[in-house]
Amino acid sequence: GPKNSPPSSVPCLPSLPILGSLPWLGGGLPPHLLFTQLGHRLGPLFGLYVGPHYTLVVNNHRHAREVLLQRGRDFAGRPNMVTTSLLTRGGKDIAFSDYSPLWKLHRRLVHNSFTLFGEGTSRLQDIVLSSVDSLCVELLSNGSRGFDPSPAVTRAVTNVVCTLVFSSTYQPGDSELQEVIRYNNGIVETIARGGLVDIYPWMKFFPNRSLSKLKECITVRDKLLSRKLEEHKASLSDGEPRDLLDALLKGQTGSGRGQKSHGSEEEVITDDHVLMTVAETFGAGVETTSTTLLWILAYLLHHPEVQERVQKELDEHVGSERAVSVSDRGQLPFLDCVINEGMRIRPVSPVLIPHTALTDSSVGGHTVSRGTRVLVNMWSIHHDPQHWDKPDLFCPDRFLDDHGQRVMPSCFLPFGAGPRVCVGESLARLELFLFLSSLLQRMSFKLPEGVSPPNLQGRLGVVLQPLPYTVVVTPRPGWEGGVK
Ligand code: HEM
Ligand code: PLO
Repeated sequence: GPKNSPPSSVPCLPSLPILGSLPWLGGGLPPHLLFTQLGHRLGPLFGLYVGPHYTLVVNNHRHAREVLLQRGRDFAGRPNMVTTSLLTRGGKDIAFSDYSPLWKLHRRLVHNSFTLFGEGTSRLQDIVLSSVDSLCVELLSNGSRGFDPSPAVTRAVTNVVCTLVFSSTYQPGDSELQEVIRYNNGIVETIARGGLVDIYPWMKFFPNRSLSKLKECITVRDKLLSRKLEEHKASLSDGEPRDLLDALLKGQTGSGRGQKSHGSEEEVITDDHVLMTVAETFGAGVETTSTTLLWILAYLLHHPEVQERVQKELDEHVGSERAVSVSDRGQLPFLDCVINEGMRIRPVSPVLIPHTALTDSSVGGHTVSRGTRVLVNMWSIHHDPQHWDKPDLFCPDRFLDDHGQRVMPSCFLPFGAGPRVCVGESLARLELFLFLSSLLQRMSFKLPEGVSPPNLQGRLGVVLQPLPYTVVVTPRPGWEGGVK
């Protein structure tokens, strides 16, 4: 509306006591599509009741930038949910913890530790490249058979995170690696799926299969990670940190562990915080990166001409005599565009993580009261026909300008923005670049004979995943064995 007009409230779906607006949400569409559809009817900003919780849905990129950036601090809270609270020992992590001074300190420590092992060093590159080598060997060992690339990709990404976090490298089939993958899958299947216990917390007092499975997986996770934590504490030295777990333990001391200068228990980064951070890095590091890679491969199967163009770029600027390295990134703009376009058209986190208003605030001139839950629908922003030409078309060129230079449209925010922006963004980008460039340098992905291209609709769990599909890989000249 016009500037200076008095703030008004936003349109809202009807609601009933206890059920809230649930009876009006109908037809089983996943939230990102449902909210996009409701947005066409109610306007880009509307409210609804998820059970008893008033929730504001943001479908438009200007409003999203207000929530995430301009008034990012007002909206930097997280709701308390039963499943994520179980997962994180009551919010001792980064992603699901509500805003607090300790959370800020913790987030900064984690960010600094990532930088230590990410962009700043060649360590991450070495870790990724050695994992890429085994992945290539494994993929090419399938010969001309069609197969599902997902298990191998997930294993390779898990291995990167294991090395990064606690210096463990696993051979294919290692039982500890299998255990990590198994409990992680169990958590993915049961966490924060809009399950009823997250709407009605009292339901946790009734027997619930999904909740017991979640608890079981958390127990397995805790046992494994506590062991790693104890081993690292016992062998921690004064020298350079060996891995992320070392860096966190050292940072914990630096942040005032054992000193308690402010006297309060709550201002200390405890072992629980370190454990929850490690667990979360694992979860976030594996699910997001492998899913993004699988989406991009699925789109390349639909668009062989895009795959060929990436390979041409690689042939021109890297060749086949050596492995790709981070320093090649500047020379491979089209590959970057393919990665961006993959994250635009299928954002792994289509409605981000729920935010809450920490104070009374406003969006688009409308008042929003403290405690309101806010869902930013990145899906609708990434598919807004007002900002994207043919938004449903996979077209990496939209990230290049007329001079062939890379551009970042302001309505492209796959990692979110502001105080709650993804802490793993640069790590993720580096991994995506090294994995995809190495894979396409060494092999081509094709559809098996007579098989139709992958379904691109996706399935929303804790992240938006492609449905399983099969590929055939053929080595490119000089890479018959997968490695040099
Ligand atoms: C948060 C996307 C990879 C760790 C987020 C959020 C998004 C996102 C959309 C939520 C932002 C919000 O709520 O406003 C992605 C994508 C990735 C990726 C697209 C890869 C393609 C990673 C990796 C890590 C990571 C590799 C860690 C190693 C986190 C953490 C948060 C987060 C800890 C919570 C931040 C907070 O609440 O303060 N990410 N992420 N992410 N991500 Fe990522
Ligand atoms: C994945 C399963 C793990 O066992 C636990 C875990 C931790 C962090 C979560 C991640 C899961 C899913 C993807 C999330 C990530 C934090 C940020 C990331 C939600 C549940 C995204 C894409 O927002």
